[in-house]
Amino acid sequence: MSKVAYINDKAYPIHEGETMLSFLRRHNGKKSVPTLCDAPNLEPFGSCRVCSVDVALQKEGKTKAMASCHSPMQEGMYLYPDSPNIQKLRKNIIELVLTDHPLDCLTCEVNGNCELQDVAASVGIRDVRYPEGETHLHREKDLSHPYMTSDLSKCINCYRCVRACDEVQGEFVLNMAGRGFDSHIIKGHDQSFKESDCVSCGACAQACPTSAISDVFESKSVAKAEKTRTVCTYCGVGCNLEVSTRNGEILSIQAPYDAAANGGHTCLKGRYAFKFYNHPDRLRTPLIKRNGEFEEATWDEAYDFITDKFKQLIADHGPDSIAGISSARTPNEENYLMQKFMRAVVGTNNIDCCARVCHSPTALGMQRAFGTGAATNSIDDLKYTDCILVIGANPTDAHPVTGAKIKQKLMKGTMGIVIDPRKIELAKYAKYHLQLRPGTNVALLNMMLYYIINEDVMDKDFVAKRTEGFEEFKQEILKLDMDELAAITGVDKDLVKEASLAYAKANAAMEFHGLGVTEHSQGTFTVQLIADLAMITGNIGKKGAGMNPLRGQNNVQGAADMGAQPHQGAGYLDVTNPEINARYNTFYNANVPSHIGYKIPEMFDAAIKGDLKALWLIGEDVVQTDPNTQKVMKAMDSLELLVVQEIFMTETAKHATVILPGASFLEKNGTFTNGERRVQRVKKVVEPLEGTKSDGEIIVDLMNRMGYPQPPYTPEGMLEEISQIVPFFMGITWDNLGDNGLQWPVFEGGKDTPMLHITEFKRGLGKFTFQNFKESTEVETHGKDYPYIITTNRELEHYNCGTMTRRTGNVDILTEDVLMINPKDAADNLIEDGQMVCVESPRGKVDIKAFITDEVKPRVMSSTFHFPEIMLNNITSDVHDSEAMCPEYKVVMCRVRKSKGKYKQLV
Ligand SMILES: Nc1nc2c(c(=O)[nH]1)N[C@H]1C(S)=C(S)[C@@H](COP(=O)(O)OP(=O)(O)OC[C@H]3O[C@@H](n4cnc5c(=O)[nH]c(N)nc54)[C@H](O)[C@@H]3O)O[C@H]1N2
Ligand SMILES: Nc1nc2c(c(=O)[nH]1)N[C@H]1C(S)=C(S)[C@@H](COP(=O)(O)OP(=O)(O)OC[C@H]3O[C@@H](n4cnc5c(=O)[nH]c(N)nc54)[C@H](O)[C@@H]3O)O[C@H]1N2
Ligand SMILES: [Mo]
Repeated sequence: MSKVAYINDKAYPIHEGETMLSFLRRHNGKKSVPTLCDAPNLEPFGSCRVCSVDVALQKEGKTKAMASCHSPMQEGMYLYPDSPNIQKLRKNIIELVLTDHPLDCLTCEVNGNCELQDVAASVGIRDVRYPEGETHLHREKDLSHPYMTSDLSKCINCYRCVRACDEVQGEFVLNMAGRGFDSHIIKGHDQSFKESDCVSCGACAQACPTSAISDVFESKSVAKAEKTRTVCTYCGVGCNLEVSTRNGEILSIQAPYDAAANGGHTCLKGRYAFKFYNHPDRLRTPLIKRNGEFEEATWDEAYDFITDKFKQLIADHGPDSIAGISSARTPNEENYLMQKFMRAVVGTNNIDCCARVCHSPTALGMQRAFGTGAATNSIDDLKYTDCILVIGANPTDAHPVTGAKIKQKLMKGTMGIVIDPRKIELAKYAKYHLQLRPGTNVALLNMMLYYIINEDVMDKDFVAKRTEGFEEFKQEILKLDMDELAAITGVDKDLVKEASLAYAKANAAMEFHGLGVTEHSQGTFTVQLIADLAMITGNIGKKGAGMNPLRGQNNVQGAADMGAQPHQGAGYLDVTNPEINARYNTFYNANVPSHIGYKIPEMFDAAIKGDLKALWLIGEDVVQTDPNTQKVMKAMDSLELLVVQEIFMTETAKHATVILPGASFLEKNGTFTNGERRVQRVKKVVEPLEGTKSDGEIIVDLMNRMGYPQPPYTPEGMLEEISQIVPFFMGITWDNLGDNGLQWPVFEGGKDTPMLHITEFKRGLGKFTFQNFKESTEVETHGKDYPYIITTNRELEHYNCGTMTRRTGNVDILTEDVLMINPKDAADNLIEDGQMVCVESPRGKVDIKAFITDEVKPRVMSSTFHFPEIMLNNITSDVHDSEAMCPEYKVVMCRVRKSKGKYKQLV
């Protein structure tokens, strides 16, 4: 018999460890108990007492009013949630709150969407006594911030904003100052939002039950708005968004509390940076370049222009003279169609996507070690881990919702190890920060593996039962000289040893990595060594552990899953295998060749050489974001036809022959797959802007005009087709994805997979591989003349090429790329903070503002690549990962000097 307790003398089962509030709401409905200081994603607080209920320990026993939100249930209790005593108490509390609240509901921005108003109504308050004596109504509004505003005359001191800032984001910007009647919310050292350290995540605005802190956009009351649930377009966390619209206009975005990926939280990009969608700069008509100038064209003209040229090139030079780059910003269905166009319609495997310049080494390295190139566990596993290793990733800027979760864990004492050349935010909370020289991951990981073997702290059982290749691996590792490797990495060997033992001894250690691992000449090898580290300590196939690449773009996982890569088709099947090739050909009713196509860097080389004649590029700004800008521009200008399908006129689009105006994520249906393999529904929030079409519709149009019969685009229809060819999508339908999606592989009937490799690896046994450190040719060739290393990082406010975030209020918060430089290097070169400097590499130079900081060590500098005015990739190199061809963005040899340079203002 399950345990029971009583509500108004009727018995109901209780759950282990639940509060009275959750018990009451579970049985009597969500609205059955009013609350003010409580919120679904915050710890119970018990301050407002509006949630009080009468409680007796036995039938007809003496009752006592208790705050239900933080009181635990006990077996056999008797709860009376609406007794006359409680009704009076609640009414008194709310009346007191209201006497110090402006009575301006009718003109208040959140009228109709105010929790305080709802609670007052629910306890039967219609009119309130006018405030008497001293009030807080004189408090000034804070209008400093592009997205959030505060009007503390409306504050009811419920602490929800303070707690959201602490418990959800972990920023500790908001505080309660003063005592008693004088107590009031402050930001930072009593600053405005803009001046404070606020990261603009908006968790406080979402938490506020009045409009004491609110979104600026909310001013048009979202009460009668339509709500659509969709998925964010920015990073691979895959936050769910609830978008409010009225008359086809987006009013505001909130984070659904029940979202598996982000439970009530987003960063400022997801919540606020959406105004690009109807920005005047959006492309609204096809353009064809004639005599060096873009001219407006109809869709028919643009389609004819493209298909005539494609047909002519196929006839004259064969299908391999054409290539496609698909966009990881667009849904699975559109990526699937784009690779199908290249393979089935053109007849080439020349198809790639931004995974090439991002996590291609992750996919390859993990495939080699485990058989599957994707995250092994779910982000939710953070709840169960007791050691977090973050290597070459900076999630508080690049994956902020996951970053905040990791930060919360570290602040609460979970063991943290950060391996990064910069003092990233998480390094402040981690027990160990191994601040290595950029480009030396292999040396550092080999040190960790050495100490784990040498100190005999490995998981022998796991290694024996689940892996192969260990003995050879061990022999190689034990030959290494720790002093030599310590000198290479620049990290003290005892510190590495301590950190290694901490990782190995943890019950469950969870690994996260990013581009500091992949964007190197030894990127794939580094990934394989991380897999070695996870296997040697038995951290695979269990909760709170695993190897978890923080995938970059919102749908980069999906773009590769769907086959937007030249060596594997939809579902990662090997295109060179004759049986698989035949299967694709039968399925597509086509004649796809069985040789591997061009990877992105090979496309550029082939274009310059004259072998590649046409490129169709969807949503990727290669001129700004691929390395060695001058070379990329040369490649673009060598093509006979460059089709750019975009939402804005990017640096790349300027080189196009034809521009096709696509629709943004807010204007279309489909699915995105996040970094934990979660396939989630993207839903059309507004109609495509006049003159634009969704990317899927454009591809289907072009397929049909090339003579290939493809039915009109619907997400349901596309998913049905995909589920027939991609094995791990077999059980996915548009309907069974529901609100929180499913994690692939999804089996028939819809069962999904939150964790991979539980009892065996995809490839059977996990494979150990030894790799020795090799200095990058960039360092060897240019190190003498260019003594500094510049690496790249990302900033929270801006996203990659910045076309979208630079067209939102985010530019008011962060205006430019800067160069992080250590005080010593600055002094050596007579550089002062804020001065313009010239950074020169063997490829070119950039003028950029110096920001002097000890976030970087001497001889190491770092910057971002979000602003075309700077164009950082003018200096990055052609060196690539030896295996997956991911560019080595993170190790660029350079010189630095003061410059008179100003920004090149772009026209
Ligand atoms: N705000 C924001 N978020 C984004 C993006 C954005 O542009 N802006 N882009 C999205 C995309 S596409 C991606 S791929 C992800 C990327 O997210 P991350 O992988 O976090 O990317 P980065 O910040 O470029 O690099 C991560 C870290 O690698 C470190 N690093 C550099 N060299 C080395 C090295 O040799 N070894 C080690 N161990 N570390 C090194 C850098 O100092 C940096 O802190 O972010 C996504 N999210
Ligand atoms: N120096 C340096 N350079 C780097 C990196 C680095 O660490 N350092 N990181 C690299 C990495 S990891 C990546 S992923 C790349 C990212 O580089 P890009 O892929 O070029 O960057 P995004 O800004 O994501 O740009 C995608 C483009 O898609 C467009 N877009 C957005 N949504 C849609 C849509 O629905 N339809 C269409 N048609 N277009 C759309 C946007 O306007 C934008 O121009 O940058 C790389 N470049
Ligand atoms: Mo990326």
